[in-house]
Amino acid sequence: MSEDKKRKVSLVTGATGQDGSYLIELLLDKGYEVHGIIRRASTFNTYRIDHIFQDPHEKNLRLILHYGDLADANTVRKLIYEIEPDEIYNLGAQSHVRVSFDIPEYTANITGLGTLRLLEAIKDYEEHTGKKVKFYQASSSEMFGAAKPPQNESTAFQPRSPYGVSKVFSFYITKNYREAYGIFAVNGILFNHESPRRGETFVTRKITRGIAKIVAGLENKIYLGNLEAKRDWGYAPEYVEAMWLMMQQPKPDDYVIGTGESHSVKEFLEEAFRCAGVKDWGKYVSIDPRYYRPTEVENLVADYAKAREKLDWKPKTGFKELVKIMVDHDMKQYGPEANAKK
Ligand code: NAP
Ligand code: F7E
Repeated sequence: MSEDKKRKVSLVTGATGQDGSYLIELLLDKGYEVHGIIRRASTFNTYRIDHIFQDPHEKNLRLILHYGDLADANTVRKLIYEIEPDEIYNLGAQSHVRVSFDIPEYTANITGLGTLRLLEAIKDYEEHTGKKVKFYQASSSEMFGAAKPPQNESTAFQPRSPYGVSKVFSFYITKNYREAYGIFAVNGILFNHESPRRGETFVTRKITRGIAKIVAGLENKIYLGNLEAKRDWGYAPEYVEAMWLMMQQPKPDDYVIGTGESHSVKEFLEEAFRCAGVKDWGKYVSIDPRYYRPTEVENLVADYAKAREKLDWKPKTGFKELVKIMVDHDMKQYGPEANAKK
């Protein structure tokens, strides 16, 4: 339990993910005591938070990691009673859309039912202790699926994957627990957001990492699927700020977060190769149908007017700048300097 009673306490699921790592940095900066749930793995899976890791033997710890899993309701419940958080951010998920077609049941269990497990534990905790906990659900633009762009909070969901369907379940169960039990529960409907910490199998990072390896002479091709799909890509550190802002509002609500601009995968490819100074990109890219999805989401464009008005949030990093940040990072990872260090 917290030594300083005035310090706000947060619990973050998905602490080892892209967003988890940026959100934990933000919460630590704001003076929170942060508890992160991590999965036990046979290899180290904490590389995104190693730079902020605190040895458990230190005094006045502000980042505390706990083993847990969204499949395991007992542990989740026990942690909430033990930690007594003011705010819970549910970022944990099987978050890969293509993979959700291969493991649909697992995706529904973690990305869908995992949210219900947390909400049930919060309901129980609030009833038994009389304390209140705020809850953030990482909802996704994938819920809009086939809906015509631009998409906002009033757009009807038309999900196109087991991942999207699982997130729709989580969206509505979060709204239902807010309405039925008065839990401060919010949905952040975030459009794609990327960074140098993006998982290596999502298309943006696959491209920037692939180009860096080609430039370094380690590989000679990037194999991709549908290049025509369009996404609204923003910069992840700015999106975790929006999550926190939603949790500081007087009333819980749902908000769309994005940039309002969409670009095709092909445009991302072209811009990334340009940033790396490589011409004739076509000879380095091949299409492999294994990366096609049985049902695709063609075009996502955020109408984030509500967030701009109510949260005073707007994106700062544009498309070209985002691509450059990611290319520059990966070029350093695989460039001559990195090789010399190795
Ligand atoms: P990510 O990098 O894939 O991170 C997912 C996190 O969930 C990881 O920490 C992962 O742990 C954890 N996790 C996976 N299965 C779990 C389980 N069974 N129990 C507990 N934790 C589990 O995803 P992200 O990009 O940071 O996204 C964060 C959240 O926002 C996710 O819910 C995602 O679906 C959602 N979202 C993302 C975007 C986006 O563009 N990034 C947009 C909208 C919504 P390991 O490290 O051990 O795998
Ligand atoms: O695909 C196309 C693919 O996997 C983007 C997750 O964070 O954002 C993410 O989901 C597009 C799709 O992201 C490859 O078909 C082409 O049209 O990078 P992605 P996603 O599916 O949009 C949402 C908002 C989330 O919530 C999710 O958690 O790129 N594409 N070729 C490819 N995609 C991948 N992964 N790999 C390819 O080779």
